[in-house]
Amino acid sequence: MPDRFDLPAGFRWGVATAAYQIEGAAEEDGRGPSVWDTFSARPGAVRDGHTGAVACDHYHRYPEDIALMKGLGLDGYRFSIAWPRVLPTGTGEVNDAGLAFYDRLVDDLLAAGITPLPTLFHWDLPQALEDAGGWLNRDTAYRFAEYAAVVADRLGDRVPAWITLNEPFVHTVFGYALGTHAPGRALMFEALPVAHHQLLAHGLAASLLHERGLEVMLSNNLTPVWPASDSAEDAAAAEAYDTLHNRLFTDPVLLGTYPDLSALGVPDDIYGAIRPGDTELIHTPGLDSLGVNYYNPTRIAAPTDAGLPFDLVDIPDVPHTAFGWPVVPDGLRQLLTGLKESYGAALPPLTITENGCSVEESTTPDQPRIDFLAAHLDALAQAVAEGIDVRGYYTWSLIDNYEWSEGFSQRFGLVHVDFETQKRTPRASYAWYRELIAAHRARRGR
Ligand code: IFM
Repeated sequence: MPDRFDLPAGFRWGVATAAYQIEGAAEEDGRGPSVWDTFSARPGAVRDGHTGAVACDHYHRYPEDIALMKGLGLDGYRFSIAWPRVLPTGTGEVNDAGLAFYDRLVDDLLAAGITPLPTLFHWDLPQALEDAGGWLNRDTAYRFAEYAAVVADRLGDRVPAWITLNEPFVHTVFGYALGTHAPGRALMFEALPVAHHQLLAHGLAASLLHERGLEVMLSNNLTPVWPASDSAEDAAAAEAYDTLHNRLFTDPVLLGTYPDLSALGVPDDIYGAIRPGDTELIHTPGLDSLGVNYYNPTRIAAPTDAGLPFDLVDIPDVPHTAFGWPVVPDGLRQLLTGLKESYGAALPPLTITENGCSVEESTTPDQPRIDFLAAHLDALAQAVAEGIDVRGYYTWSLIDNYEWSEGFSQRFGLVHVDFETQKRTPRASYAWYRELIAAHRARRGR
C-alpha cells in the first residue's frame, strides 16, 4: 500500500477499547458492581436488554486479542481499567485479583512490543460510589485520586502514559443530564456539577501521576460546531453548544478558567460546585497530550422551544454511518486546526485517542470502514501539514463490542465478533490497517 498519509516518524499507531465494553467476567475475581451493571439490568434501558456481563469475554480471551494486535503491528493499545475490579466498592481495600488481571495484560502487551495506554475511568463507576451520590458528590473526585494512585503504584513501572478520564462530556450529558447512559439520571443542566467533579478528579490524579514521573492525558470527545445558517440566532445557539460540548471540558484544563456559562443558564460557580482553588488544581498539573475523540461535527440551530438554548440538526448531503452519524472527515482537520486557533501556546501535543465508525454487520468487504478511516487519516495528515502537532492515532475499535445503550447492535471493530461463540474474524479493514502501519514504518521508521 502506498503511504499516502504523510505522518511524521515516531507517529504512534494504535487501537482503543474500554473495560465494560469488552471484558465481561462481571462477577469474577472479586469485581464489584458498577453503574453499568445496574443500569443495563433496568428494563428498557439498553436495546434488546443487552448487558456487558459477558461482552467479548476479553477477561479470559485477552491473549487472543493481544495476538490480533500484534498481527496489526501496533505501537500502542488504549484500554480502560475497571475501577470496580481494583476497588470493588470504589474505595478501601484493594482487590489484588482484579489488579493482577491488568498486570498480566500489561506484561503480555509489552512482550508483544505494544505500549499499554490505560484510561482510568471509562464510565464504569463502582455502584457503591454512585449510591453515595456518584459524580454529583465532590468526594468521588478524591476517591478517584486514591484509585489512580493504587493503579499507578502497581503498573507505573511499565506504563509510561495514562489517560485519566474518557469523554467527561458524554458521561455528564448522557449519564446525568439525559439519563440515556448509566447511572440514568435526567437532571438536565443541574447535572453540570458532574462535569466539575470529573475535572477535579482529573486534576488531582494528574498531580499524583506526575509526582510518579508518569505522563498524563485526558480524552475529550470534541466536535466542530457548525451553525445551521448565517443568522445571529443560529450563531448564538452554536456558541452555547460549543461551550457545553467542547470548552467546558477543555478550557479549565488548558487555560485554568471556565467559559462563560450564562448562555446555558448555569451559574458561574456551577451551582456551588466550584470552590476556591479548584481551577488551579485542574489546570496546574498540565497535560502531556490532549486526547481527541472525533466522530463527527455537530450542526446547531436556534431553539424551537424554551427547553434548551440550541437544537441539534442533521447534516444533510453527507453519508451516514450505521449508527446514523454524519461522515465528515474534514471535520477532523477543522477541529484540530480550531484547537490551535483557540488555545495557541497552551495547546499540548494532540493524540487521536478514538476515531472510527459502525458498519452494518452484513457489509462485506467492510469497504465503508476502510473509506471512513482513509478519509479521516487524509484529514489528519492535512492538519499535520498545516502545523498541528499530532503524535498518534488510536482507532475505535479493535473488536466489535458493547456499544452502551445500543447493546451489541453497533459494530465498530476491525475484527468481527460472533457474540454467541466469541469467534473473532478479522475484517478487510484489519488487513488494510496492518498494511497502512507497515507502509508508514517502511517509509519513516518506527
Ligand atoms: O463506544 C464509544 C466509546 O466508549 C466512547 N467513544 C465513542 C465510542 C463509539 O460510540
